[in-house]
Amino acid sequence: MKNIINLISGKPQEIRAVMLGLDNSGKTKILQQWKQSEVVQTNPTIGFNFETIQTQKQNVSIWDVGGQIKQRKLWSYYTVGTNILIFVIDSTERDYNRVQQAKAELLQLLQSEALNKKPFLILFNKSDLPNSMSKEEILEEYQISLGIYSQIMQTKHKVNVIKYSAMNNQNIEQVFDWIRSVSKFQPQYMQ
Ligand SMILES: Nc1nc2c(ncn2[C@@H]2O[C@H](COP(=O)(O)OP(=O)(O)OP(=O)(O)O)[C@@H](O)[C@H]2O)c(=O)[nH]1
Ligand SMILES: [Mg+2]
Repeated sequence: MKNIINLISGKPQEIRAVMLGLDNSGKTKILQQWKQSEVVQTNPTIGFNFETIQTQKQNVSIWDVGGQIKQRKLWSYYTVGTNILIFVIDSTERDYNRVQQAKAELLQLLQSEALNKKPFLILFNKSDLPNSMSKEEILEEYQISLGIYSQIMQTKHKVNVIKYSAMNNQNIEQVFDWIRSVSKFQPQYMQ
């Protein structure tokens, strides 16, 4: 209701996003860049980082949760009540086991009750690096056009895939345009 009033009155909408993904995928770096905070060397996150990004029309609160194996067990606590899920993948990661882990975690999130019908943004980070996968490679490697996509269709998530770089903010406009587009006329996503 508050967000409908905000839409009418022109006040910024309040949006909650959770950013998940395997360790070392670049979540904390992305958050630092979005917040335009002093860029410091990141350390593996134990627990979470939290920032609010203020745009003209939206205040986006973002939880960046640690992605190490032990930390992943806690992800479900953060997904309750979120409006948007941002899943970060290291596009330079070609190790079979790591790719399988990322796919399995993503699928589990797509199937989770708390995230039912919530918009998903999949960011393929580190695209500034020469060994990063092309979009075609990514779609094939992660079977987004096949396995995951069929899951997506069944669970009716709104999903977008964007190649990204926390180093140079490549495609940052696309990211915030997408956040705006999924939340603008869908106050049912908001509480
Ligand atoms: N070249 C390049 N390096 C990046 C990019 N994003 C992150 N990194 C580097 O990747 C490493 C891991 O980044 P983090 O942001 O700490 O990764 P994380 O996903 O938060 O990891 P956890 O907290 O353990 O879950 C750091 O050395 C970053 O500087 C990127 O887009 N390009
Ligand atoms: Mg981190």
